[in-house]
Amino acid sequence: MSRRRPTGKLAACAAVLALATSAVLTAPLVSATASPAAPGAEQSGGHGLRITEAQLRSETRPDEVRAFGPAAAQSMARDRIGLRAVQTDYPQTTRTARLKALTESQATANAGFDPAEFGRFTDYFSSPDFAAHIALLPTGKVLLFSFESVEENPQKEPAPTDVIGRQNAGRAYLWDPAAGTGLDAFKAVPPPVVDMPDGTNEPRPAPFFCAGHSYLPNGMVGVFGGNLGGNGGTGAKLALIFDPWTETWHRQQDMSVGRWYPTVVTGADGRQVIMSGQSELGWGTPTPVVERFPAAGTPVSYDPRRAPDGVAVDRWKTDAPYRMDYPHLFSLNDGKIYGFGRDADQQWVFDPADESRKQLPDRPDGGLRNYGSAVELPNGTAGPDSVLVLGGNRNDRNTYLFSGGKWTTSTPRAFGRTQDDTLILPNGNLFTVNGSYDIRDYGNGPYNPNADLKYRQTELRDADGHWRLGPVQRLPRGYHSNAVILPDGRIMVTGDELQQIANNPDIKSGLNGTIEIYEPPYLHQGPRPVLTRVPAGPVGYDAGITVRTSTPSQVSRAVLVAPITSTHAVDTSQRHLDLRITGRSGGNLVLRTPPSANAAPPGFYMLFLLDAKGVPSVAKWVQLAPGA
Ligand SMILES: [Cu+2]
Repeated sequence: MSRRRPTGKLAACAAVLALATSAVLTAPLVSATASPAAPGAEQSGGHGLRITEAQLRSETRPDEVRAFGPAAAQSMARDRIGLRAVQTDYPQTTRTARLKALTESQATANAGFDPAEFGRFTDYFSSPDFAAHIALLPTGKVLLFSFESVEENPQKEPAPTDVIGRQNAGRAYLWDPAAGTGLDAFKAVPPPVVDMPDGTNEPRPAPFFCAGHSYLPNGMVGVFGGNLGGNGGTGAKLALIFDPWTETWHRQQDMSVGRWYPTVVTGADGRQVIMSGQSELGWGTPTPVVERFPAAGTPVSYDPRRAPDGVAVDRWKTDAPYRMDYPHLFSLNDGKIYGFGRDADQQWVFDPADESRKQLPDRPDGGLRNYGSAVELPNGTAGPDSVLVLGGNRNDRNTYLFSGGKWTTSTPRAFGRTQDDTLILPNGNLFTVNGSYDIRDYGNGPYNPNADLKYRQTELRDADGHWRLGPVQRLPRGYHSNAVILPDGRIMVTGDELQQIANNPDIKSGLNGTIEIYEPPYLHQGPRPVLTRVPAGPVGYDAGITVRTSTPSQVSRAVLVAPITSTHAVDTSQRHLDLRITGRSGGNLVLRTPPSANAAPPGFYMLFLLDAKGVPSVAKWVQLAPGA
């Protein structure tokens, strides 16, 4: 059920409605959606609007406290204060001045960081897409997709979430890093034109934003769900596959239920498992139905030359009754799917072999996470058997480790943040980028682009598990932000349409996104090993493969890193494995591939060679496939 906010001003954003609803449902769980007046809450940004406790008290309405509970009522009060501060036009001069201020403060903040120790931000350039969704492709290009914006004022909801008909449309682009940072490095790859079952008979590029996605074993990207329109976000039944080799989309048979904010994970059997998402009935009706692509009995696609077309999903026997959407799903090295719900008590393990579900212990924070990231931790050559859950609560800086069937509280980051992205670097260290105070809130009220600039700070976790703050990105990027590791070891940071609109140097240019590039410390630590050749075709499991290097004395480690496809701080694909070096002769290295598909599900991986300090080569792609 959709429930509108009393102000009536915050139209459209499913996410804001989501928060309001969850606050009502879980008011006693003071956590991510909790009252900003809670002790220790971060009230002020240090930039722009500050909301004082006194202001909050006088704005909180007793009737709302009675109807919705104190947490939700205070959240509504906070919204009203924030909206009052930003109800103005948003001229180009403001965008230009804002970007200039962020550019200058970034330069000042980063002057003290030694690149060899902390890395550095380099390029910043315009992109034709918001990149609410992202996927690194095995061609080296990056797929960006989102929606056609319905707003140029960042103080209003930009997504066509509540639009029914033609304007509720998707869009997609490719960026080719090898072609540079200019306009000609991008190519439009619009999704198929579809006639959505919304009664309008207005065909338009598929509204596949806020869907879920993961890779097929042949390097293609499967995208499931999207927005039918209305009701604060209503699930579409769309199933689409992007073929990176021909750069074309392929429509599959619809799912049995609509899904808005689902999660998709690729299992050891090469099939995609689809869970959660708000159904075709609208916001507040998350589906418990678990679906699988392709359906059992339909062959899995290992061949990059053959894209599935019109293939059906089928339904698992068990359900996945997540109350909150976008759960974090991972296929660990026992071949099971671990599903970490945003609610502390919705942690489950699913067995694809018998389509069953078992309860796992509650996450120790006991609360509700407002997105935030999660990664499968590297585990040598064996493939991941543990997961680190981070962020998702601005008042909680802890990280939570799930390992051996148990939770422990792990090393904290510098401060709590939501909407963050955490990446596994080729050397096995972690890197957090992006983040905010709340959904479309950077510390100064919803839909106020004035940001607490601390959320721009990156954070790095060393091999010993300790975190330290790193350089700052140019834009604050929270909701709908993304980041991927490129095969050359650099990191691409993008997303968050609100900030991209708020800082656009020319809003009429048609380029309403931006991309930033970060170079991790390892790119500033001397010469890199060089990987010159890998096997051309697919390689099997637990097999010896020969690769070539022109710097054999510089190679001490070989690792596979799975490409990233992510959205809403959910990335089910990321994975890091060591490959044993079993032989050396001149420039030839013999590597042992992962022991099984449980350790590394079939698909395309980046192979990096590392030196003793952890400096990686430029990667080359290797396809793992059973029986190859
Ligand atoms: Cu979304």
